[in-house]
Amino acid sequence: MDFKRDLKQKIHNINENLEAYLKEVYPPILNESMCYSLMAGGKRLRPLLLLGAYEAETGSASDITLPFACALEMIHTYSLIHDDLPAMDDDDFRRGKPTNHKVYGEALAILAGDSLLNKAYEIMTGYCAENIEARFIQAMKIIADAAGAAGMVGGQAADTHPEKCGLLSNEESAERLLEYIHEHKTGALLTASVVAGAVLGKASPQRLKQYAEVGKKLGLSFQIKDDILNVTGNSAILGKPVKSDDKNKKLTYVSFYGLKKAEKDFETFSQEAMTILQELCPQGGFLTELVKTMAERVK
Ligand code: GRG
Repeated sequence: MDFKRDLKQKIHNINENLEAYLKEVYPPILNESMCYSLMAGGKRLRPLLLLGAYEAETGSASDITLPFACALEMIHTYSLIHDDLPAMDDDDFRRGKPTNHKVYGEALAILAGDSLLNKAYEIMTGYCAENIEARFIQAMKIIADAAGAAGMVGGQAADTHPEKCGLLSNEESAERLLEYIHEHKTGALLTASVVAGAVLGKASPQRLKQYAEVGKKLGLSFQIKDDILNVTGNSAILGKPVKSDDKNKKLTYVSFYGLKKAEKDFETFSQEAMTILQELCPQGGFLTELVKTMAERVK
């Protein structure tokens, strides 16, 4: 397998489908604002994880994965647009470009996020309505649960209002809160990407549990790496400012545990994800290579 070529081809395919899904969006200014962020050069990790897990189960690629993969990217992009707003992280740069609200204003940025989120469900429900199979509805439910209050939105609310979570009374509670934020804000959608891909690929219940574990470890290591890069990264490579967590006085893995432990735990969680993945796919494959590159990422 030529991983780099396969990766390029998959990203190309995802991008083509994303563009096609937005073609009909009206009014034009809303369309422009949605496309601005959606096509700004994101790494497409969530769709790629879904495609990878599907292939790990079935041994080949299939177009049935694309509606779910694209929906994931739209949900992810909406979350970034809203996360960058002045009411949340108040960031000026994302994916190497001015943030959506800096270009289109806050009202349109909110609406672009809203319509990307909604579009994700229009795509998935539209596909399920035309192709009635339990696995499609299950994949959609996994994604919906991970995006909502029980997942990403809940994690974000805990991140923006840690003092309102009733958990911060002692050190152990702060640790639990940090874990909750990581698992929900970032981990839920990454886990859903892997598990939904495996569900589409008709994985057994036992294997689904293992995929969920891979997703969980991956989510934790991904967020820890994000916290590390926020301190040690290069803003030109990252495409967004560094040290913003410090500026916003964020409870992060690095601010709580220090850089040394964060780096050690990042290695541990990445290795644990790889170990389970090796059990699932002893022959390796796209998903294994993708997870390896995620561990090595510098942006
Ligand atoms: C606004 C409901 C709501 C949720 C926001 C995802 C999120 C929740 C906030 C983003 C904060 C953040 C930077 C978290 C770190 C992990 C993360 C999601 C990084 C960005 O994802 P990548 O690296 O980005 O996959 P690209 O741009 O490559 O898609």
